[in-house]
Amino acid sequence: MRSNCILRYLKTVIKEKDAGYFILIDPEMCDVEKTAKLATTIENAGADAILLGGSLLTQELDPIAASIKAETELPIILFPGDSMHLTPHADALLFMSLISGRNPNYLIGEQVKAAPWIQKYGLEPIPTGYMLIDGGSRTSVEFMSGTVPIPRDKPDIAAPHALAAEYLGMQMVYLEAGSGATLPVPNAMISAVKEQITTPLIVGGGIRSPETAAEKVRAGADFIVTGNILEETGSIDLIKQFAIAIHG
Ligand code: 1GP
Repeated sequence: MRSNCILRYLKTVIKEKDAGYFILIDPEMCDVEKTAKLATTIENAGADAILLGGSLLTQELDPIAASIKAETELPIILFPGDSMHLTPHADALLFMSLISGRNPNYLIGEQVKAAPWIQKYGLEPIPTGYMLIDGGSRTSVEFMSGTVPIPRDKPDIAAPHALAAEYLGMQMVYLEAGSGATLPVPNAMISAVKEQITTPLIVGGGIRSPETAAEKVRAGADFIVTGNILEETGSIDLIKQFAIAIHG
Protein backbone atom coordinates (compact mmCIF):
# COMPACT_ATOMS: atom_id res chain seq x y z
CA MET A 1 0.00 0.00 0.00
CA ARG A 2 1.27 3.48 -0.81
CA SER A 3 2.09 5.96 1.93
CA ASN A 4 -0.27 8.83 2.53
CA CYS A 5 1.39 11.07 -0.05
CA ILE A 6 -1.82 12.13 -1.81
CA LEU A 7 -3.49 13.10 1.46
CA ARG A 8 -0.37 15.07 2.36
CA TYR A 9 -0.45 16.77 -1.04
CA LEU A 10 -4.12 17.70 -0.52
CA LYS A 11 -3.33 19.22 2.87
CA THR A 12 -0.54 21.24 1.25
CA VAL A 13 -3.01 22.53 -1.34
CA ILE A 14 -5.27 23.83 1.45
CA LYS A 15 -2.32 25.43 3.21
CA GLU A 16 -0.96 27.13 0.13
CA LYS A 17 -4.14 28.00 -1.78
CA ASP A 18 -6.73 28.26 0.98
CA ALA A 19 -8.98 25.78 -0.82
CA GLY A 20 -8.59 23.21 -3.58
CA TYR A 21 -10.47 22.26 -6.73
CA PHE A 22 -11.36 18.72 -7.81
CA ILE A 23 -12.94 18.02 -11.17
CA LEU A 24 -14.93 14.83 -11.46
CA ILE A 25 -14.79 12.77 -14.62
CA ASP A 26 -17.67 10.32 -14.83
CA PRO A 27 -16.42 7.43 -16.99
CA GLU A 28 -19.99 6.76 -18.10
CA MET A 29 -20.02 10.07 -19.96
CA CYS A 30 -16.74 9.63 -21.81
CA ASP A 31 -14.77 7.47 -24.18
CA VAL A 32 -11.00 7.07 -23.89
CA GLU A 33 -10.25 9.87 -26.36
CA LYS A 34 -12.60 12.32 -24.68
CA THR A 35 -11.25 11.61 -21.20
CA ALA A 36 -7.66 12.19 -22.33
CA LYS A 37 -8.68 15.60 -23.73
CA LEU A 38 -10.63 16.43 -20.57
CA ALA A 39 -7.60 15.59 -18.44
CA THR A 40 -5.43 18.05 -20.37
CA THR A 41 -8.10 20.75 -20.07
CA ILE A 42 -8.44 20.13 -16.34
CA GLU A 43 -4.70 20.42 -15.74
CA ASN A 44 -4.33 23.54 -17.88
CA ALA A 45 -7.27 25.17 -16.12
CA GLY A 46 -5.54 24.90 -12.74
CA ALA A 47 -7.48 22.16 -10.91
CA ASP A 48 -5.66 20.34 -8.10
CA ALA A 49 -6.75 16.74 -8.72
CA ILE A 50 -9.02 14.64 -10.87
CA LEU A 51 -11.76 12.56 -9.31
CA LEU A 52 -12.75 9.57 -11.41
CA GLY A 53 -15.95 7.64 -10.86
CA GLY A 54 -19.71 7.70 -10.53
CA SER A 55 -22.71 5.79 -9.29
CA LEU A 56 -22.88 3.33 -12.15
CA LEU A 57 -20.15 1.90 -14.35
CA THR A 58 -20.91 -0.10 -17.46
CA GLN A 59 -17.59 0.18 -19.22
CA GLU A 60 -13.98 -0.72 -18.46
CA LEU A 61 -12.28 1.72 -16.13
CA ASP A 62 -8.68 0.64 -16.83
CA PRO A 63 -8.24 2.17 -20.31
CA ILE A 64 -9.99 5.38 -19.26
CA ALA A 65 -7.80 5.82 -16.18
CA ALA A 66 -4.67 4.90 -18.15
CA SER A 67 -5.48 7.52 -20.79
CA ILE A 68 -5.87 10.20 -18.10
CA LYS A 69 -2.61 9.13 -16.48
CA ALA A 70 -0.81 9.46 -19.78
CA GLU A 71 -1.99 13.05 -20.24
CA THR A 72 -1.61 14.64 -16.83
CA GLU A 73 0.62 14.96 -13.80
CA LEU A 74 -2.38 15.66 -11.60
CA PRO A 75 -3.26 13.02 -9.01
CA ILE A 76 -6.08 10.71 -10.06
CA ILE A 77 -8.32 9.96 -7.11
CA LEU A 78 -10.99 7.32 -7.57
CA PHE A 79 -14.51 8.18 -6.47
CA PRO A 80 -16.03 4.70 -6.61
CA GLY A 81 -19.73 3.92 -6.65
CA ASP A 82 -18.98 0.41 -5.41
CA SER A 83 -16.21 -2.13 -4.88
CA MET A 84 -15.94 -2.94 -8.60
CA HIS A 85 -14.99 0.61 -9.58
CA LEU A 86 -11.26 0.21 -9.04
CA THR A 87 -8.22 0.39 -11.28
CA PRO A 88 -4.46 0.24 -10.71
CA HIS A 89 -4.03 3.26 -13.02
CA ALA A 90 -5.03 5.73 -10.29
CA ASP A 91 -3.07 7.15 -7.37
CA ALA A 92 -5.58 7.05 -4.54
CA LEU A 93 -9.24 6.62 -3.79
CA LEU A 94 -11.77 8.26 -1.53
CA PHE A 95 -12.39 5.22 0.67
CA MET A 96 -15.90 6.31 1.51
CA SER A 97 -18.47 5.16 3.98
CA LEU A 98 -21.94 6.56 3.32
CA ILE A 99 -22.41 7.73 6.89
CA SER A 100 -25.59 9.74 6.28
CA GLY A 101 -27.38 6.51 5.34
CA ARG A 102 -28.25 3.38 7.23
CA ASN A 103 -27.58 0.91 4.47
CA PRO A 104 -24.94 -1.50 5.84
CA ASN A 105 -23.74 -2.35 2.36
CA TYR A 106 -22.50 1.21 1.80
CA LEU A 107 -21.38 1.65 5.40
CA ILE A 108 -19.01 -1.36 5.41
CA GLY A 109 -20.04 -4.05 2.88
CA GLU A 110 -18.51 -2.65 -0.30
CA GLN A 111 -15.44 -1.53 1.64
CA VAL A 112 -14.69 -5.12 2.72
CA LYS A 113 -14.98 -6.33 -0.87
CA ALA A 114 -12.77 -3.50 -2.13
CA ALA A 115 -10.00 -3.67 0.51
CA PRO A 116 -7.98 -6.59 -0.96
CA TRP A 117 -8.05 -4.96 -4.41
CA ILE A 118 -6.96 -1.60 -3.04
CA GLN A 119 -4.00 -3.40 -1.47
CA LYS A 120 -3.23 -5.39 -4.63
CA TYR A 121 -3.39 -2.26 -6.82
CA GLY A 122 -1.24 -0.19 -4.44
CA LEU A 123 -3.85 2.57 -4.20
CA GLU A 124 -3.75 5.05 -1.33
CA PRO A 125 -7.07 4.84 0.51
CA ILE A 126 -8.25 8.18 1.93
CA PRO A 127 -10.86 7.34 4.60
CA THR A 128 -13.79 9.66 3.92
CA GLY A 129 -17.12 10.16 5.63
CA TYR A 130 -19.53 10.63 2.73
CA MET A 131 -22.77 12.45 3.46
CA LEU A 132 -25.65 12.80 1.06
CA ILE A 133 -27.57 16.07 1.43
CA ASP A 134 -30.92 16.78 -0.19
CA GLY A 135 -30.17 18.71 -3.39
CA GLY A 136 -33.76 19.50 -4.32
CA SER A 137 -34.16 16.55 -6.70
CA ARG A 138 -33.62 12.81 -6.63
CA THR A 139 -30.06 11.94 -7.63
CA SER A 140 -28.35 8.79 -8.86
CA VAL A 141 -26.49 8.30 -5.58
CA GLU A 142 -29.75 8.43 -3.62
CA PHE A 143 -31.38 5.87 -5.85
CA MET A 144 -28.37 3.56 -6.21
CA SER A 145 -27.50 3.59 -2.49
CA GLY A 146 -31.09 3.23 -1.32
CA THR A 147 -30.49 5.87 1.35
CA VAL A 148 -32.37 8.99 2.36
CA PRO A 149 -30.44 12.27 2.14
CA ILE A 150 -30.13 14.60 5.13
CA PRO A 151 -32.75 17.38 4.81
CA ARG A 152 -31.28 20.71 3.60
CA ASP A 153 -32.62 22.61 6.58
CA LYS A 154 -31.09 20.27 9.18
CA PRO A 155 -27.48 21.37 9.77
CA ASP A 156 -28.01 20.18 13.34
CA ILE A 157 -28.29 16.62 11.97
CA ALA A 158 -25.39 16.96 9.53
CA ALA A 159 -22.91 18.31 12.10
CA PRO A 160 -22.88 15.29 14.49
CA HIS A 161 -22.57 12.93 11.51
CA ALA A 162 -19.37 14.74 10.54
CA LEU A 163 -18.11 14.75 14.12
CA ALA A 164 -18.74 11.00 14.34
CA ALA A 165 -16.74 10.55 11.12
CA GLU A 166 -13.82 12.40 12.65
CA TYR A 167 -14.07 10.38 15.88
CA LEU A 168 -14.04 7.20 13.79
CA GLY A 169 -10.72 8.33 12.31
CA MET A 170 -11.89 9.39 8.87
CA GLN A 171 -9.49 11.81 7.22
CA MET A 172 -12.01 13.78 5.15
CA VAL A 173 -15.70 14.57 5.11
CA TYR A 174 -17.58 14.96 1.82
CA LEU A 175 -20.90 16.85 1.73
CA GLU A 176 -22.60 15.70 -1.46
CA ALA A 177 -25.77 17.11 -2.99
CA GLY A 178 -25.43 14.59 -5.83
CA SER A 179 -24.22 15.03 -9.37
CA GLY A 180 -26.56 17.32 -11.27
CA ALA A 181 -28.37 18.37 -8.09
CA THR A 182 -30.82 21.22 -8.51
CA LEU A 183 -29.44 22.94 -5.43
CA PRO A 184 -25.93 22.75 -3.94
CA VAL A 185 -25.25 22.02 -0.26
CA PRO A 186 -26.50 25.05 1.76
CA ASN A 187 -23.88 27.42 3.19
CA ALA A 188 -25.33 27.14 6.70
CA MET A 189 -24.85 23.38 6.63
CA ILE A 190 -21.25 23.69 5.37
CA SER A 191 -20.45 26.13 8.20
CA ALA A 192 -22.14 23.97 10.84
CA VAL A 193 -20.16 20.91 9.74
CA LYS A 194 -16.89 22.83 9.43
CA GLU A 195 -17.23 24.07 13.01
CA GLN A 196 -17.27 20.47 14.25
CA ILE A 197 -14.30 18.99 12.41
CA THR A 198 -10.59 19.55 11.94
CA THR A 199 -10.30 17.32 8.86
CA PRO A 200 -10.64 18.72 5.33
CA LEU A 201 -14.18 19.23 4.07
CA ILE A 202 -15.15 18.45 0.47
CA VAL A 203 -18.34 19.97 -0.99
CA GLY A 204 -19.88 19.01 -4.32
CA GLY A 205 -23.03 18.55 -6.36
CA GLY A 206 -24.97 21.22 -8.26
CA ILE A 207 -22.22 23.89 -8.18
CA ARG A 208 -22.59 25.65 -11.52
CA SER A 209 -20.84 29.01 -11.21
CA PRO A 210 -17.51 30.30 -9.90
CA GLU A 211 -19.45 32.66 -7.61
CA THR A 212 -21.29 29.75 -5.99
CA ALA A 213 -18.00 27.88 -5.60
CA ALA A 214 -16.40 30.89 -3.87
CA GLU A 215 -19.44 31.19 -1.59
CA LYS A 216 -19.04 27.54 -0.53
CA VAL A 217 -15.35 28.14 0.23
CA ARG A 218 -16.25 31.18 2.35
CA ALA A 219 -18.78 29.00 4.20
CA GLY A 220 -16.01 26.51 5.10
CA ALA A 221 -15.38 24.12 2.19
CA ASP A 222 -11.73 23.08 1.78
CA PHE A 223 -12.32 21.40 -1.57
CA ILE A 224 -14.95 22.06 -4.22
CA VAL A 225 -15.99 19.39 -6.69
CA THR A 226 -17.58 20.10 -10.05
CA GLY A 227 -18.52 17.47 -12.60
CA ASN A 228 -21.31 18.25 -15.02
CA ILE A 229 -20.27 21.80 -15.79
CA LEU A 230 -17.16 20.77 -17.72
CA GLU A 231 -18.91 17.95 -19.52
CA GLU A 232 -21.77 20.31 -20.47
CA THR A 233 -19.77 23.37 -21.54
CA GLY A 234 -16.32 21.99 -22.39
CA SER A 235 -15.13 25.52 -21.58
CA ILE A 236 -11.58 25.78 -20.29
CA ASP A 237 -12.13 29.49 -19.61
CA LEU A 238 -15.02 28.74 -17.29
CA ILE A 239 -13.02 26.09 -15.46
CA LYS A 240 -10.14 28.59 -15.09
CA GLN A 241 -12.61 31.02 -13.50
CA PHE A 242 -13.71 28.28 -11.10
CA ALA A 243 -10.07 27.61 -10.16
CA ILE A 244 -9.41 31.33 -9.54
CA ALA A 245 -12.59 31.72 -7.49
CA ILE A 246 -11.79 28.67 -5.36
CA HIS A 247 -8.11 29.42 -4.87
CA GLY A 248 -9.00 32.98 -3.89
C1 1GP B 1 -20.82 14.64 -7.80
O1 1GP B 1 -20.22 16.43 -6.46
C2 1GP B 1 -20.00 15.85 -7.71
O2 1GP B 1 -20.43 13.71 -6.88
C3 1GP B 1 -20.18 16.77 -8.87
O3 1GP B 1 -21.50 17.23 -9.02
O4 1GP B 1 -21.81 17.08 -11.50
O5 1GP B 1 -23.36 18.46 -10.09
O6 1GP B 1 -21.01 19.20 -10.48
P1 1GP B 1 -21.95 18.04 -10.34
